[in-house]
Amino acid sequence: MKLLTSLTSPYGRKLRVLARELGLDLVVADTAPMNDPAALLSANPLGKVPALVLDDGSALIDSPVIAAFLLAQVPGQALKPASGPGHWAALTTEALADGVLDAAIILRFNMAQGITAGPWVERQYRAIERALAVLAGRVGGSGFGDICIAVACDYLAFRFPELDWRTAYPALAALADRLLATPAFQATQPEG
Ligand SMILES: N[C@@H](CCC(=O)N[C@@H](CS)C(=O)NCC(=O)O)C(=O)O
Repeated sequence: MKLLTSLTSPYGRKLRVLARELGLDLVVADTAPMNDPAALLSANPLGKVPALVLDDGSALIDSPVIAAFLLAQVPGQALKPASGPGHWAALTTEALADGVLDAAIILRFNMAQGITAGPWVERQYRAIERALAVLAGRVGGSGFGDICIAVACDYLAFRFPELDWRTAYPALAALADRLLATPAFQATQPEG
Protein backbone atom coordinates (compact mmCIF):
# COMPACT_ATOMS: atom_id res chain seq x y z
CA MET A 1 0.00 0.00 0.00
CA LYS A 2 1.16 3.48 -0.87
CA LEU A 3 0.49 6.67 1.04
CA LEU A 4 0.26 9.82 -1.04
CA THR A 5 1.24 12.67 1.23
CA SER A 6 3.49 15.66 1.44
CA LEU A 7 6.30 15.20 3.94
CA THR A 8 5.10 18.25 5.87
CA SER A 9 1.44 17.22 6.12
CA PRO A 10 0.60 16.61 9.78
CA TYR A 11 -2.29 14.36 8.78
CA GLY A 12 0.15 12.31 6.74
CA ARG A 13 2.61 12.29 9.62
CA LYS A 14 -0.04 10.87 11.95
CA LEU A 15 -0.39 7.93 9.55
CA ARG A 16 3.33 7.50 8.96
CA VAL A 17 3.98 7.35 12.72
CA LEU A 18 1.05 5.00 13.21
CA ALA A 19 2.21 2.63 10.46
CA ARG A 20 5.68 2.47 11.98
CA GLU A 21 4.32 1.80 15.45
CA LEU A 22 2.12 -0.95 14.03
CA GLY A 23 5.03 -2.47 12.11
CA LEU A 24 3.28 -2.00 8.76
CA ASP A 25 5.12 -1.63 5.50
CA LEU A 26 3.93 1.69 4.12
CA VAL A 27 5.44 3.16 0.96
CA VAL A 28 5.30 6.95 1.04
CA ALA A 29 4.97 8.88 -2.22
CA ASP A 30 5.89 12.52 -1.65
CA THR A 31 2.90 14.35 -3.09
CA ALA A 32 2.32 18.10 -3.25
CA PRO A 33 -1.45 18.58 -3.22
CA MET A 34 -1.37 22.12 -4.54
CA ASN A 35 0.18 20.88 -7.81
CA ASP A 36 -2.87 18.65 -8.42
CA PRO A 37 -0.84 15.62 -9.56
CA ALA A 38 -2.88 13.11 -11.58
CA ALA A 39 -2.14 10.26 -9.16
CA LEU A 40 -3.60 12.25 -6.26
CA LEU A 41 -6.68 13.43 -8.14
CA SER A 42 -7.30 9.86 -9.22
CA ALA A 43 -7.07 8.65 -5.61
CA ASN A 44 -8.86 11.64 -4.10
CA PRO A 45 -11.03 13.93 -6.23
CA LEU A 46 -10.87 16.46 -3.39
CA GLY A 47 -7.18 16.94 -4.17
CA LYS A 48 -6.11 16.53 -0.55
CA VAL A 49 -3.41 14.47 1.06
CA PRO A 50 -3.13 11.99 2.62
CA ALA A 51 -4.66 9.30 0.42
CA LEU A 52 -3.88 5.61 0.69
CA VAL A 53 -3.69 3.56 -2.53
CA LEU A 54 -4.21 -0.12 -1.81
CA ASP A 55 -2.59 -2.98 -3.68
CA ASP A 56 -5.75 -3.55 -5.75
CA GLY A 57 -5.62 0.08 -6.94
CA SER A 58 -8.53 1.30 -4.84
CA ALA A 59 -8.00 4.26 -2.55
CA LEU A 60 -8.92 5.37 0.95
CA ILE A 61 -9.05 9.06 1.79
CA ASP A 62 -9.16 11.24 4.90
CA SER A 63 -6.69 10.51 7.66
CA PRO A 64 -9.20 9.16 10.24
CA VAL A 65 -10.46 6.63 7.69
CA ILE A 66 -6.92 5.62 6.78
CA ALA A 67 -5.88 5.43 10.45
CA ALA A 68 -8.82 3.12 11.17
CA PHE A 69 -7.78 0.96 8.22
CA LEU A 70 -4.16 0.74 9.40
CA LEU A 71 -5.24 -0.18 12.93
CA ALA A 72 -7.53 -2.87 11.53
CA GLN A 73 -4.57 -4.49 9.74
CA VAL A 74 -3.11 -5.53 13.10
CA PRO A 75 -5.66 -7.48 15.14
CA GLY A 76 -4.88 -7.22 18.82
CA GLN A 77 -2.86 -4.02 18.43
CA ALA A 78 -2.41 -2.18 21.72
CA LEU A 79 -2.61 1.41 20.49
CA LYS A 80 -6.41 1.78 20.54
CA PRO A 81 -9.26 -0.30 21.94
CA ALA A 82 -11.23 -1.85 19.07
CA SER A 83 -14.58 -1.09 20.72
CA GLY A 84 -16.20 0.30 23.85
CA PRO A 85 -15.74 3.64 25.61
CA GLY A 86 -11.97 3.68 25.05
CA HIS A 87 -12.51 3.33 21.30
CA TRP A 88 -14.86 6.32 21.15
CA ALA A 89 -12.64 8.35 23.45
CA ALA A 90 -9.63 7.71 21.21
CA LEU A 91 -11.58 8.74 18.10
CA THR A 92 -12.72 11.90 19.86
CA THR A 93 -9.14 12.70 20.81
CA GLU A 94 -8.18 12.18 17.17
CA ALA A 95 -10.99 14.51 16.05
CA LEU A 96 -9.88 17.20 18.50
CA ALA A 97 -6.24 16.93 17.42
CA ASP A 98 -7.24 16.94 13.74
CA GLY A 99 -9.46 19.95 14.48
CA VAL A 100 -6.43 21.82 15.80
CA LEU A 101 -4.72 20.99 12.51
CA ASP A 102 -7.75 22.05 10.46
CA ALA A 103 -7.76 25.44 12.22
CA ALA A 104 -4.00 25.79 11.75
CA ILE A 105 -4.28 24.96 8.04
CA ILE A 106 -7.03 27.57 7.61
CA LEU A 107 -4.71 30.11 9.25
CA ARG A 108 -1.88 29.08 6.90
CA PHE A 109 -4.02 29.46 3.78
CA ASN A 110 -5.26 32.83 5.02
CA MET A 111 -1.70 33.94 5.73
CA ALA A 112 -0.67 32.92 2.21
CA GLN A 113 -3.26 35.40 0.97
CA GLY A 114 -2.09 38.12 3.35
CA ILE A 115 -5.01 37.67 5.76
CA THR A 116 -3.60 37.67 9.29
CA ALA A 117 -6.41 39.28 11.30
CA GLY A 118 -10.18 39.47 11.50
CA PRO A 119 -13.02 37.48 13.04
CA TRP A 120 -12.44 34.30 11.01
CA VAL A 121 -8.74 34.31 11.91
CA GLU A 122 -9.45 34.99 15.60
CA ARG A 123 -12.00 32.18 15.61
CA GLN A 124 -9.34 29.69 14.50
CA TYR A 125 -6.93 30.78 17.23
CA ARG A 126 -9.67 30.48 19.86
CA ALA A 127 -10.57 26.98 18.63
CA ILE A 128 -6.92 25.94 18.86
CA GLU A 129 -6.59 27.34 22.39
CA ARG A 130 -9.76 25.64 23.65
CA ALA A 131 -8.90 22.32 22.03
CA LEU A 132 -5.37 22.33 23.45
CA ALA A 133 -6.78 22.85 26.95
CA VAL A 134 -9.05 19.83 26.48
CA LEU A 135 -6.35 17.71 24.85
CA ALA A 136 -4.04 18.34 27.81
CA GLY A 137 -6.59 16.48 29.92
CA ARG A 138 -6.77 13.59 27.46
CA VAL A 139 -3.06 12.74 27.43
CA GLY A 140 -2.51 9.08 28.28
CA GLY A 141 -5.97 7.99 27.16
CA SER A 142 -4.57 5.72 24.44
CA GLY A 143 -1.38 5.27 22.47
CA PHE A 144 -3.18 6.29 19.29
CA GLY A 145 -4.70 9.37 20.89
CA ASP A 146 -1.29 10.36 22.21
CA ILE A 147 0.19 10.08 18.69
CA CYS A 148 -2.57 12.35 17.35
CA ILE A 149 -1.97 14.90 20.11
CA ALA A 150 1.81 14.92 19.70
CA VAL A 151 1.52 15.30 15.91
CA ALA A 152 -0.78 18.31 16.35
CA CYS A 153 1.46 19.92 18.97
CA ASP A 154 4.56 19.44 16.86
CA TYR A 155 2.82 20.92 13.83
CA LEU A 156 2.09 24.02 15.89
CA ALA A 157 5.74 24.12 16.95
CA PHE A 158 6.73 23.81 13.25
CA ARG A 159 4.38 26.39 11.74
CA PHE A 160 3.29 28.55 14.70
CA PRO A 161 6.31 28.73 17.02
CA GLU A 162 4.85 31.85 18.64
CA LEU A 163 2.06 29.77 20.24
CA ASP A 164 3.51 28.77 23.60
CA TRP A 165 1.50 25.63 24.34
CA ARG A 166 4.47 24.13 26.22
CA THR A 167 4.31 26.64 29.05
CA ALA A 168 0.52 26.72 29.13
CA TYR A 169 0.11 22.94 29.10
CA PRO A 170 2.92 20.99 30.81
CA ALA A 171 1.08 17.71 30.12
CA LEU A 172 1.29 18.40 26.38
CA ALA A 173 4.95 19.35 26.70
CA ALA A 174 5.76 16.15 28.59
CA LEU A 175 3.92 14.03 26.02
CA ALA A 176 5.65 15.78 23.13
CA ASP A 177 9.07 15.37 24.75
CA ARG A 178 8.44 11.66 25.21
CA LEU A 179 6.99 10.89 21.77
CA LEU A 180 9.12 13.23 19.66
CA ALA A 181 12.19 11.30 20.84
CA THR A 182 10.86 8.00 19.50
CA PRO A 183 12.18 6.59 16.19
CA ALA A 184 8.77 6.92 14.50
CA PHE A 185 8.54 10.64 15.25
CA GLN A 186 12.22 11.23 14.57
CA ALA A 187 11.92 9.61 11.14
CA THR A 188 8.93 11.75 10.19
CA GLN A 189 10.07 15.19 11.28
CA PRO A 190 8.79 17.87 8.89
CA GLU A 191 11.33 20.09 7.18
CA GLY A 192 11.06 23.25 5.14
N1 LIG B 1 -9.54 15.91 6.85
C1 LIG B 1 -8.39 15.66 6.01
C2 LIG B 1 -7.57 16.96 5.87
C3 LIG B 1 -6.46 16.83 4.84
C4 LIG B 1 -5.87 18.17 4.44
O1 LIG B 1 -6.43 19.25 4.70
N2 LIG B 1 -4.71 18.09 3.79
C5 LIG B 1 -4.07 19.29 3.30
C6 LIG B 1 -2.54 19.20 3.42
S1 LIG B 1 -1.99 19.12 5.10
C7 LIG B 1 -4.32 19.40 1.80
O2 LIG B 1 -4.16 18.43 1.09
N3 LIG B 1 -4.71 20.59 1.33
C8 LIG B 1 -4.92 20.84 -0.05
C9 LIG B 1 -6.30 21.40 -0.30
O3 LIG B 1 -7.03 21.69 0.67
O4 LIG B 1 -6.65 21.59 -1.48
C10 LIG B 1 -7.57 14.52 6.60
O5 LIG B 1 -7.64 14.30 7.82
O6 LIG B 1 -6.91 13.79 5.84
